[in-house]
Amino acid sequence: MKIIFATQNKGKAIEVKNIFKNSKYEIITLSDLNNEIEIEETGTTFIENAYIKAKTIFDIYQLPVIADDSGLVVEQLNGKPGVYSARYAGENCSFDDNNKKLINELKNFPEPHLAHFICLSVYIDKNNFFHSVGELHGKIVLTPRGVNGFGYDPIFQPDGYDKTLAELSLEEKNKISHRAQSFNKLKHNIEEFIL
Ligand code: ITT
Repeated sequence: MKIIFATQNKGKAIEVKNIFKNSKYEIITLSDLNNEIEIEETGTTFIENAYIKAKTIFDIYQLPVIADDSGLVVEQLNGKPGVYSARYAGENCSFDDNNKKLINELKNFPEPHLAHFICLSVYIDKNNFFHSVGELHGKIVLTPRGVNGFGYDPIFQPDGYDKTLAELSLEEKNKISHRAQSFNKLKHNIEEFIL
């Protein structure tokens, strides 16, 4: 069974394809479909935005769709960047721009800079809607380390680790990440309820 993953984020696509790799589902991304649509994330919550992405793509293809909206919640910044994590340093900014902005904002606060990632994933088809949440807790480090992953991975060190997420392999990140937790639960629901 084919499921479209409504994302333009290549890092997310690699992680989620890996999570579904031994299942009976084939995950197809927008890039596999040569679809460069930029979906406007007009919601103010993770679930609204995840639903907007999934529904927009479902309306185009009429096939089962998964999507996620995710972000980084930093305690000393009262929860910022939160739902605005992708565009924290402005529209069309790079991951590096976001990391620099965050480091700059945190450098005057005392350590530890506690933070957590949230991933809200959704599945929709013509009869069903499921959603699931995953969280990963840790701290922000002010000197980036590692080249793997994407986004804030070089400056996020999970609790219990002395490496950043960008120093972990794909398999290691997928054992603990907010996205892996969220999509593993979603996959379980899909397997249980969808033929
Ligand atoms: P799509 O909407 O096309 O899926 P996006 O990157 O815009 O891609 P989001 O709106 O969900 O996705 O924004 C999530 C942002 O949060 C992402 O761009 C990163 O900056 C950050 N983020 C989320 N999960 C992350 C992870 O596992 N590692 C590092 N940064 C992450």
